[in-house]
Amino acid sequence: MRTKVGIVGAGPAGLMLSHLLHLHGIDSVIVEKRSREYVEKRVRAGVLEQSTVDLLHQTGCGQRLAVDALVHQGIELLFDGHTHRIPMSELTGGRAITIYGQQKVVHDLTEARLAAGGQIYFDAADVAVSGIESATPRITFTHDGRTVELACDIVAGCDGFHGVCRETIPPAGRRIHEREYPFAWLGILADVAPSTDELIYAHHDRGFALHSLRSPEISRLYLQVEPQEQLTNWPDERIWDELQIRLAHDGWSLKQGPILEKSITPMRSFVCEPMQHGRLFLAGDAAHIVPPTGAKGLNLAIHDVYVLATALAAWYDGGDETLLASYSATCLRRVWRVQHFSWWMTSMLHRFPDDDVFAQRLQLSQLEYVVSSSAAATSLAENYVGLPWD
Ligand code: RFL
Ligand code: PHB
Repeated sequence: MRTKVGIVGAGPAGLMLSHLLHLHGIDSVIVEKRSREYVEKRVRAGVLEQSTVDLLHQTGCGQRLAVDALVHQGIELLFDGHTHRIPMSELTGGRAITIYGQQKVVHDLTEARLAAGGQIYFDAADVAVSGIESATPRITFTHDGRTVELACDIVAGCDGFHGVCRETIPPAGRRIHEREYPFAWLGILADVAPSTDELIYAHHDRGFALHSLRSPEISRLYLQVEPQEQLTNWPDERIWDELQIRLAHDGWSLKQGPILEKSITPMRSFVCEPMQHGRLFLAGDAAHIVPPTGAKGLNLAIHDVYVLATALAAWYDGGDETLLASYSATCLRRVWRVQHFSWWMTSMLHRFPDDDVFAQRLQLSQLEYVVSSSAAATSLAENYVGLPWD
């Protein structure tokens, strides 16, 4: 089999890349190791930046988004028992964030690809990439019991942090930059109306907590926990008790309901530089991970593939390699900005095991500054809603 662009992974990056290439008239095939059902049920991100939303609309994938999504113009920071609102839209010339679950983005993009005749191999086993230093890289995999070899001009590694593509770059061809944090997030999805109109990011002596949501009926909440924590230590009642303590503030109460899903996510910052080797281009979590405190991972993945699709269109359309050659550098500029913002939000809001009173006072001072200085609040707001794309 042959295609122009072979894409490994049907997450937001792989699906959006395939969709954008199709709009440029460029063939692609997606190879995904999980089932369609699994990919569409995986609970993850919920906050979309303005530019991500704009791209979904501009490329014809915004019908359900227009109906179901919730637009938020501010967030709340809770510390010392009081909430303080950051009026993001006011501070950023009207930009906002949109609450729309990642599963819905994945579902909408999958539908768009399949409706346009796009080819996605779900349940592909033994996926391997070879020949990335040649002009004919290949993706091989097993599907329905037969071995498939897909010859491509380009391979896009959109297979997430645990994928196989990044490892095909020879060690001398990549530099890894990494930070692990001494905590994880326990996240729940709960069948209860959110107790807040806007997201609440809470700094607390017992650790960070976040109240987010998915719809007017479904809440999404997170707790900072130990890095090696097991879900078995967290029966539903303990989760709600801890959320009640960390999110408590005057005149407010947290509504509880049945927990539909729970999971624990380790926190890390990770960058692979460069994001390209020969004919292999990495995009999204395959190339970089940010701690979720800034709500950026999915948005960064969408930015990467927008840059890649534009570069591939210029290349196929007349052989201009300039944009492809600068793909990695263009993406990494944004990646490092977002890395800094995500690290900064994480550092300001979490409890670190070796924190002394001095470190806690510094965090509180930073929080007070952010909510009282319009310069500092604007800096948070413009990064949170997403700096404009180049
Ligand atoms: P994905 O979504 O991991 O997709 C990769 C796909 O590749 C498949 N795959 C393979 N396929 C074939 N062969 C192999 N060998 C393969 N290995 C893997 C996988 O099955 C999968 O389908 O990566 P992508 O597309 O780069 O998208 C990145 C985002 O998923 C991620 O950055 C976000 O979820 C991060 N994130 C958030 N991002 C935001 O922008 N806003 C948020 O509010 C936000 N909240 C979050 C988050 C991530 C979280 N967790 C669970 C990590 C909250 C949480 C709790
Ligand atoms: C979410 O709704 O899942 C969410 C919101 C904000 C974050 C991370 C995750 O910073």
